[in-house]
Formats: sequence, C-alpha cells, structure tokens
Amino acid sequence: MRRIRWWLAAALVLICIPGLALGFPKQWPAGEGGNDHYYFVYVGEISWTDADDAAQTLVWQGLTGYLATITSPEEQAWILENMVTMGDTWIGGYQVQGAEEPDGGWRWVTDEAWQYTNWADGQPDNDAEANRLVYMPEMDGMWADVPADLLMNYTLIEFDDDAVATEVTSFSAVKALYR
Ligand SMILES: [Ca+2]
Ligand SMILES: [Ca+2]
Repeated sequence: MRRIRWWLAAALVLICIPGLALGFPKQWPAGEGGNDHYYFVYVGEISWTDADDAAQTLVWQGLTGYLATITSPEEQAWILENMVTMGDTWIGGYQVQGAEEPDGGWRWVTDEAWQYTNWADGQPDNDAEANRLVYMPEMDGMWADVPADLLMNYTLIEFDDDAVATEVTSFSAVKALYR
C-alpha cells in the first residue's frame, strides 16, 4: 500500500513540476561500497539559494534532503554514473562571506569536513563573486564556483538520516517547493 502511494505521488510530481523529475531517488547501497544515502536529480531552472531552501524540506523514505555533498572520489564517481544531468549541477558547497579568495572558507551545507575537492583547472576563480558550487558532468564531474543567483537546470539532492530538517513536507510537495 505504501509503495502504491509513492508511485501515485511520484506520478503527480512527474506530471506537475515545471521541470522533469528523473525517476525516484536512488540509493547508493552500503553493499556496493556506498553510504546507503539516496540521491535525486531535480531538473528545472533554480538558483542555489532556492534549491537549498527547498531541498531541506524534502523527505524520502524517512530521510531528510539537502543539496548533495560530494565528500569522496567514490561518491563523485557513483553520482556521475547514476545521476543523469546534462549541464552544471548545483550541489551543497558554499563559501562563507569574507573568506580569503579564491578558495578559502568552503563548506558543506551539512558541516561535513571539507577535505575532498574536485576543482576543474583554474577553479575556483571567484569570477563575479562566485561562492556556490556546481559540478560539471561534461568534465567528469569536476567543480566550479559560480554566483548563487545564477539559474541552473539541474540540482542534485541527497537524503540521509543525519541531516536535520527545518521543516518536513512530503516528497510529492516538490512541485510547490521548486516553483
Ligand atoms: Ca554526501
Ligand atoms: Ca568560477
């Protein structure tokens, strides 16, 4: 019954959202070297700030959403192989205001340690005060810093049980959240 409800909710999402939700959140199983977190691509023009706000209100399988954090080469590789995006994709990295440029003060929205990085050549360049993070699928997932108010067509959301939701809504509410 629960499964049927999710299918219905997902069908509504697919029909109603302005962009296209590419299927269901997919798990990176611990049995395959993963973290058991789920990942989901939202397709539709959105700024980093709006995407960040909305992601935190999403829940999947009881797990809380947030802009994805890519904290290892393994996580980056799994995402590239399993999450289809065709342009710059928002993830949950940001640079605190006033940090030393070009690469000081970067953090994850979850406060996970900022250790693994995957900057493309010449990045971060702080062009036009860029202080939010995208990965570029056409460049093997390498990263660039871009301004928070740019509109990207792809957002990667991660779900796990360590995050704290500021507000909890059902996953089917994604339509309203990402409008
Ligand atoms: Ca992560
Ligand atoms: Ca840049």
